[in-house]
Amino acid sequence: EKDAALAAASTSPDSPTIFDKIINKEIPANVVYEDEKVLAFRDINPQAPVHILIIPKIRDGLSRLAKAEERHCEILGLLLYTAKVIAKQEGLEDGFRIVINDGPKGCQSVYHIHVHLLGGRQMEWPAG
Ligand code: DGP
Repeated sequence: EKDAALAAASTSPDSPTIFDKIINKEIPANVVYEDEKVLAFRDINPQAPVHILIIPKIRDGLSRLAKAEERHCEILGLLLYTAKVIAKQEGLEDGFRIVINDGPKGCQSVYHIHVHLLGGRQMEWPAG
């Protein structure tokens, strides 16, 4: 019973995620950018030659985009702006793709909002 409760808690949108461990340097990550508010690191399961995740260091209720409130507008803008800065840093002059997966139907697996930056190959459309 206790295990079931623990399992349920670990899938609750508000419980800590693996990204907290990355932010707190409890597990390693290949960090490509860091400032006061934002952290960016290479995805462990890359879907393109460049695949970087850009996250806020403080989740502040933003487990997913669907939870966004007006107070989050600044950090949401900063995540996108940081994606552009990193795209330049990674040499993606010919273009790149930004993805935010939201919820079960959006294939979100980590409930700490993150922007995927994908590049280094020709992207297809529509996305799967
Ligand atoms: P999403 O499906 O949008 O929630 O994407 C979550 C991404 O996080 C997924 O592409 C794999 C990545 N990921 C999960 N765990 C880790 C980890 O421990 N380290 C790194 N670098 N990436 C991770």
